Amino acid sequence: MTETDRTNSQLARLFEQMAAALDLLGKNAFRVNASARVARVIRDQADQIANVIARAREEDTKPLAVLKAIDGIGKGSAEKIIEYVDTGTIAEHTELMEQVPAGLFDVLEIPGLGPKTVRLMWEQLSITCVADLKGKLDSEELAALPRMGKKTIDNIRQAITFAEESAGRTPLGIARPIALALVEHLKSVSGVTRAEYAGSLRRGCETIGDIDILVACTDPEAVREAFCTQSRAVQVLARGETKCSIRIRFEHATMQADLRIVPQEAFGAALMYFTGSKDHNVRLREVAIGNGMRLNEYGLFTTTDERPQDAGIKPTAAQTEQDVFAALGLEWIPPEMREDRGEVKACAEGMGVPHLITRGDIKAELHAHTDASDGKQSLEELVASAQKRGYHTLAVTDHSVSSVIANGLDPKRLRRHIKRVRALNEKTEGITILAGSEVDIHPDGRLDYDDDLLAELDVVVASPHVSLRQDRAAATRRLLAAVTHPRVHILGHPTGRIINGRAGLDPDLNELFAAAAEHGTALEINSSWKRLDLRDTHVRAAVQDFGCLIAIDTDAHSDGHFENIEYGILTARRAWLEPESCINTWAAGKLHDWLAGKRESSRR
Ligand code: DGT
Ligand code: CA
Ligand code: CA
Ligand code: ZN
Repeated sequence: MTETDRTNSQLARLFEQMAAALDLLGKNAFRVNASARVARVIRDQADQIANVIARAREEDTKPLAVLKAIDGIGKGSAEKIIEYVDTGTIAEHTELMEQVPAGLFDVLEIPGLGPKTVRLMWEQLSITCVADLKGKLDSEELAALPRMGKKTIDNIRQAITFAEESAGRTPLGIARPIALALVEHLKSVSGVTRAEYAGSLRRGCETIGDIDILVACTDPEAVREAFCTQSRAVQVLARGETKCSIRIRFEHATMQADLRIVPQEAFGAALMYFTGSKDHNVRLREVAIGNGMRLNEYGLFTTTDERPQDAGIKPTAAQTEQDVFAALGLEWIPPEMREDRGEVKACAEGMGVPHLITRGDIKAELHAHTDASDGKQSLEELVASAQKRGYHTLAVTDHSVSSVIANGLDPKRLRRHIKRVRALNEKTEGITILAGSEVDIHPDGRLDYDDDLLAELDVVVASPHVSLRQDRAAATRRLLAAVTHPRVHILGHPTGRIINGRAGLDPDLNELFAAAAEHGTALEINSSWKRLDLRDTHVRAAVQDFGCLIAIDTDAHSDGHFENIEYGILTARRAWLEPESCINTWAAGKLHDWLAGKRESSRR
């Protein structure tokens, strides 16, 4: 891996930390805002700033002048950026970090806690980390702080519990690109014949505990060396003959990666074993025992003895997963299904493995934003992104008026936007561009536009964005109002949860799914890896128990976001979703009829 260490995202992170530290230290708002703004500007740059500076120097222009020309970057910030690119640190950042206890930044991350409150906690109650705060949740001194009502304290308590539950697990969207790069790196080592990632990552779980990689090779020492010295490694935890463990860094955190070197002739058995899940493996071993056989990471053996490989017995199947499943009398089960959720039984009873959805099945993007609201792309660029993926349909769904931070469209702007979309559709070949909206669902269930305006749209995605801590009854009423609304096609990110961030709404799903099925409203799998909402288990219940339709969309705000479809598909596969139940896989005619049909029926 050759990427520079000094990336825009690391640089932006330093400015974010400076902004937070200045805020916690009670410095003036102007400095706080300037640092926060620089962080945003850096994140929005298409080019790596380190490269921009290097190019400027090659061309004999002053990097300072080049940086200052970027909107939002002043002289002081430009100097700090150059300092970072040249030295890897910013002196002011280091000084600020010495003045603020590191644990306070974690306290600041708790939803609902702002810098003013955290500073008071620090100054008056000597709270310097989440553990301190947890210890004082029931204290009178905490309750005595300004604006610290019972409800706020309850929210803090919930947020701490939530953070503890997700501790140490990395979102799929961060771990997967790292693992893919690591596998590519290992494949380039001489003597490597196979390299694959296994574990929860191969199963497509929404968060990853650690990365598991299997390699078959002829030169183990070269592989161990390549693994332990690769550029992301910050610590070697173990370096054994067949197993190495390292800690790798990403952004501002680290995670563990395990390497196992396995024999080429048993690669399939090892891949099955280390893909798991543990509970799935237990079921498979029961099947083996039932057949008078033994299954382990070395293969499937026609004996029930423990560790038959130690007695020199050769396995009857081991080379590929297909061999092993077949010798067990089973069809190959896709990794995403290996969760002990009935897959082994379903397969053994001859019901057959479902025909799971694949990326090639996706033909339409029905939830995407342009720069009319908070997207990065112009309408034309968004269309090009959809065409590049070979889609037959794109729905342009910018935010509605209440989403003020997202620059939501008021009715007048929306009507103009619809006209522009229709006009572009007229002159664009090979793709149907639909005029849509992502309409906010108000806390009481009302939608953000009136029915007449909604009726002018080809696609209505209704999503909750605020008040995501409502009680269950209110959340159920709110979402039911949206799915039963005659002009709503898709319920967008239904719970509003953020992985490792917030729990989101907790509606009565049985009621919600029954209503969605009855009214023919599709439920979204939002493919953003921060959301994956609905989640796998919910989707499976919605489809299998209620016959709901599912939409898999990316909620794209940039071209790169279109690639998040991979995460939505992994989630769908974990839900055993087949293409028929997913509206994005339908042929253009069928999809357009369905969309239009909802509008017709709403006019009756
Ligand atoms: P994670 O890392 O927490 O996201 O989840 P996994 O599933 O990747 O778990 P991990 O990394 O502990 O182990 C990878 C796979 O290896 C696991 O899914 C099944 C297999 N495995 C590991 N240890 C055991 C074990 O003690 N018994 C069994 N049956 N399988 C194991
Ligand atoms: Ca793992
Ligand atoms: Ca592991
Ligand atoms: Zn959206």
